[in-house]
Amino acid sequence: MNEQRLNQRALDNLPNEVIKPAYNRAAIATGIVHLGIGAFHRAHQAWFTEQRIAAGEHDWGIVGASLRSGGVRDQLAPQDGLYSVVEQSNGETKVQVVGAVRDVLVGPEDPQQLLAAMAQESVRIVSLTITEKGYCHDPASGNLNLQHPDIIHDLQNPQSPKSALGYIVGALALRKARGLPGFTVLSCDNLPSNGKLLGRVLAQYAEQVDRELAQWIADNTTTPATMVDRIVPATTDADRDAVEHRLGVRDEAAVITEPFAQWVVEDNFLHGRPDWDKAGAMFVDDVEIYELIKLRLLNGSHSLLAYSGYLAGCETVADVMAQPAFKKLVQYFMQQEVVPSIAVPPTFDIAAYQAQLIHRFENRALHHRTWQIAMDGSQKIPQRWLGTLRYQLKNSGPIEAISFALANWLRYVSTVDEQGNSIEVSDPLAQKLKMIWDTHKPAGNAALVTAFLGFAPVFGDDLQHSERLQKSITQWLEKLDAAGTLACAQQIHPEAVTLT
Ligand code: NAI
Ligand code: CS2
Repeated sequence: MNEQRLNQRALDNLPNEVIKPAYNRAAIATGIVHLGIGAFHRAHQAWFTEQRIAAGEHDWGIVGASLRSGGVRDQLAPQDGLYSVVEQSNGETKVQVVGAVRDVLVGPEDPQQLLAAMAQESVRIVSLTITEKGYCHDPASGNLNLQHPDIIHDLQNPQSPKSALGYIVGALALRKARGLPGFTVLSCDNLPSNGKLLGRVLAQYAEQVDRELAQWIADNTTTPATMVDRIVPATTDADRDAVEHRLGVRDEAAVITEPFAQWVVEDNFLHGRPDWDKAGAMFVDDVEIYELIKLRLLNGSHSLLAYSGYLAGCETVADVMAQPAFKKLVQYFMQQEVVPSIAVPPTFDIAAYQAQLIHRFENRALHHRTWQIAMDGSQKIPQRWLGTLRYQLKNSGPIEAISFALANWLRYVSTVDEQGNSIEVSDPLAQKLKMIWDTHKPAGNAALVTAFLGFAPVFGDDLQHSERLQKSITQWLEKLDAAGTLACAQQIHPEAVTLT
C-alpha cells in the first residue's frame, strides 16, 4: 500500500485526466453543515456543490458530521478533506477530486462542537443523509416515535444529543438565543415526501422540548422536499486499491458511483442556496411525483432484486440481473404492477425511464451488494412496495411480483437462507421480525403470514385484512420452501416486454 495520501500537496502531481479543485480552498466559507457524511453525500450533494464552488460560489463550503463513528473523519482528516468521486460504467472511468468538504466533526466525540458549528452565522443549510432510520419515525405512519431510545435520550440530555433531530433543535435553540436566523433543513434521504416528513418529526420533537421554541422553529426553518438519485455502493478495499493505482496516491475516502446523477429539489430555501441547477439539479415547485416514480420503480425494484437475489446466492445487483429469470421478473414488476399505480405526467417517458433503470442495474462496474440494499427493510419497504400494493389491491390488479417480494423479505428476516446458512440481518426491527417468524412458522405459513401482516410499524393496520394478499404470500412461501427463489422467479410472467 502506498504511504502517500491524497491531500492538498498531492493535487499538483495527480494525472492530467483527473479533475481537481482549481479554486482557492482557503477562501471558502461554510454555508452548509451536512449530517451523515457517508458515501452518498460525497458522491451527490457535495459533488453538485463542488461544481458551484468551482464556478465562484464561495459561500457554500461544507462541514460534514457523523452522528455515529469517526470512520469518515479518520479517512478525510489526513487528506485535508479531499476525496475522489470515481464514475464507472462498463468500460469507462472518470475521476474528480472534490474539495468542498472543509472539515468533518464527529457528534459522539464532541457534541458541543457540532452544535456550535451548526449555530455559526454563515450556515444557511443543514442537510441530511442519515438513512431512513435516522428520522426516528414510525415508518407506517410517518410520526415521530417518542419511544425511540435516541429520542428519549435527547429529550433528557439536550446538550449532548445523539439523534439528528436532537442536534437540529439544539442548534436552532442556540441560534434563537443569539438572535440569529434559522436555517433550511434539507433531507436527502430516500423517504416518501421527505421534506414534509422531516418537517413533521422536527415539529413533534420541538413540541416536546418547548412550545415557544417549536413556534420559532416553525417560523424560521423550511424543509424542502428532494428526490435524490445516484447509485453509490459502499466502497471496498479493492476499489481503494484500484483508485490508488489510478491516482498514484492513496485515497481512503474515495467513492465509486455511476455517471448518472439526478437531484430534484423543491425551491423553498429561507436564506439562499447554491445554484445547484447550474450543475444539473432541477428546482421545481412540486417534487412528489418525481419522488414517487423513483421510490417505487428504482428503489422498489432494488429491494425486490436484493432479497430474491441474496437468497439465490447473488452477491451484487449486476449478478442478479445476469439471471434472465430475475431480469424478466423486475421488468414485469415495473410494467405490470408499479407503473399503473403512478399517475405519470404525460410528458414523462416512463418506458425510457424503466429501460434506463435496467441498464443502470446491469452496470457491472459497480459492486452494489444485495446485502447492502437488503439492510433496514422495515424502514424502506413501506415507501418502496406498499403504495403499489395498496393500489393494486384496491383496483383488483396484479400482485404476484410484489407478494413474491414480500415472501422473500419474510424469508430473509428469518435469518436463515435457502442453503441453511445464517444471514446477518441489519435492521432496527430485526429482532421483532425474527420473533414473528420463530413464533408463528411452526403453525404453518398461513399463520406466519397473518402475524407478519399484522406487524403495524411496517404494514399499518389495513393490509392484514386482505385475504387475497394473505393467500398470495402464503402460496409463494410454500413454493419458496419447495423450489427456491430462482425457480419461483421463473414462474412469474415471462410475457413482460423486453425493455433493453
Ligand atoms: P453510508 O452507510 O455510507 O452512510 C450513512 C450515514 O448515515 C453515516 O454517516 C452514518 O453515520 C449515518 N447514520 C446511520 N444511522 C444513523 C442514525 N440512526 N442517525 C444518524 N445518522 C445515522 O450510506 P450512504 O450510501 O451514504 O446512504 C445514506 C442514505 O442516503 C441512504 O440511506 C439513502 O437514504 C440515501 N441515498 C443513498 C444512495 C446510495 O446509492 N448510496 C442513493 C440515494 C439516496
Ligand atoms: C438502494 C438505494 O441502498 C438502497 O436501498 O436502493 O440507496 C439506491 O442505490 C439509491 O436510491 C439510488 O439513487
